[in-house]
Amino acid sequence: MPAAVIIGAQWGDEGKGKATDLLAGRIDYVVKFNGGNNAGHTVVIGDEKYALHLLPSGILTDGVTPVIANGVVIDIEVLFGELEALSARGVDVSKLLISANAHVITHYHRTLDKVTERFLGKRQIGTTGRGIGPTYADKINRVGIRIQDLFDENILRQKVEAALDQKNHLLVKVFNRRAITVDEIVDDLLSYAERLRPMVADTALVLHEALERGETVLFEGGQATMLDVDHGTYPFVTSSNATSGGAATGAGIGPNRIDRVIGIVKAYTTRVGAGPFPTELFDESGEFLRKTGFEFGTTTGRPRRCGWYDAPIARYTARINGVTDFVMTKLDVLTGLERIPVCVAYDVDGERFDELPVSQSDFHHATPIYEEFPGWSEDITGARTFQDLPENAQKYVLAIEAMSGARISAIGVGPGRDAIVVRH
Ligand code: 2SA
Ligand code: GDP
Ligand code: MG
Repeated sequence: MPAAVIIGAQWGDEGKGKATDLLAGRIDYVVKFNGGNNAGHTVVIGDEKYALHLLPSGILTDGVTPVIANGVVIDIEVLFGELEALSARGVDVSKLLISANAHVITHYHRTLDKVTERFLGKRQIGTTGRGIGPTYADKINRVGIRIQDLFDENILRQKVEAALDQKNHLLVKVFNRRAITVDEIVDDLLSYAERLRPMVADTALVLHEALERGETVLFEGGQATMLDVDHGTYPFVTSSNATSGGAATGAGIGPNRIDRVIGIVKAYTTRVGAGPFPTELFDESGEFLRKTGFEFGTTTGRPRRCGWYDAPIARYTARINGVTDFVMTKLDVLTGLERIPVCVAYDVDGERFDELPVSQSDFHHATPIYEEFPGWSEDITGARTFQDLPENAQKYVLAIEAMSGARISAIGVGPGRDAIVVRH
């Protein structure tokens, strides 16, 4: 397995952090290729719980080189905060490499993210408020600040000037905020430059050389397919490519390097933020999933919206990403339910859709067509082989596998690092 990608197969928080951590023992490099500190990955090792945002989850494994690649947007204060917190808990963070081409989240990006959301009112996206969208917008508008700009004060000043030109107009005239000065931004960014310098590298070259040597690289996607800016439920998405193709552009490797695409799915579905979600539950079943699955945002603490498993979404994700294997997490959360509905298709104004409708408006009022499966009451957290699972749990997994477009290679049965059933 020279290069593999882990991606979220639903709307995020599927347990990608745990899956990365699990594979990291056999990996030389773990690479974050999209997003920023909007991500929240929880990894439980023994009694210790780690919440990672900007750093790749592989940083928790000895011997792994963690890489923040060009496709990531970096809030430098958050970066150092996270590094210090991990160091204080004894994690070796000295190997971290950061791309010189990654873009920087500044104070004005965070401000713009928050005021834009407030301005949108009822139409807001429900962003994490971390400045992600405005930073990617600047990248595409060619007025972004890159990590390498921090090492040339002249260039940095010119770029910040260009960026602030338009933004101050917007902040003052439209949003009624104070203007941000070039000096405050430049001084803040320069204050980190020397601490950053030893970590900055041509990460695309580093990864190329590693792959040429036959070393293994794991690309860790942030957010998820249904939040991808091209393939998700636009505009209720994040601003990056969270799908497997994003690993090639976001890290500067050829797509032919990737030979395994691992999609992480929950045994049910959750979503944070606004946007369509056909299987969402508003009754006590939703409350059961939220409570039992502890479905609250790792970054913002927001309660996650909860619903049943959606097979058309899994099939869509399998296609868009070229999923070779699914890892299904949180099967244990369903224990105790008498019957478990699974969405097999949608009804849109009387018409049956077996796959996702092309039109976003149709998807907004798609209602799920369910098939029900019998539940189980036995505790499954100690299961380590497929045969250890109760018959009905096995049937549930096999039925979902048949509908989801790729094999289910592993099944999460608890939050701990070892609480997993590996099938393939
Ligand atoms: P943004 O901030 O611009 O990326 O927000 C745009 C949409 O993307 C969603 N989004 C997420 N959804 C699930 N999990 C995310 N990370 C955190 C976590 C979320 C949290 O792991 O729990 O703590 O709230 C994440 N990041 C972005 C977001 O909800 C918007 O719908
Ligand atoms: P990520 O953003 O995809 O990395 O996922 P998060 O860390 O935001 O959310 C997933 C949550 O589920 C975390 O709290 C994990 O510890 C937890 N988790 C992962 N796998 C399992 C599992 O199989 N069972 C249970 N009960 N919890 C799990
Ligand atoms: Mg998360």
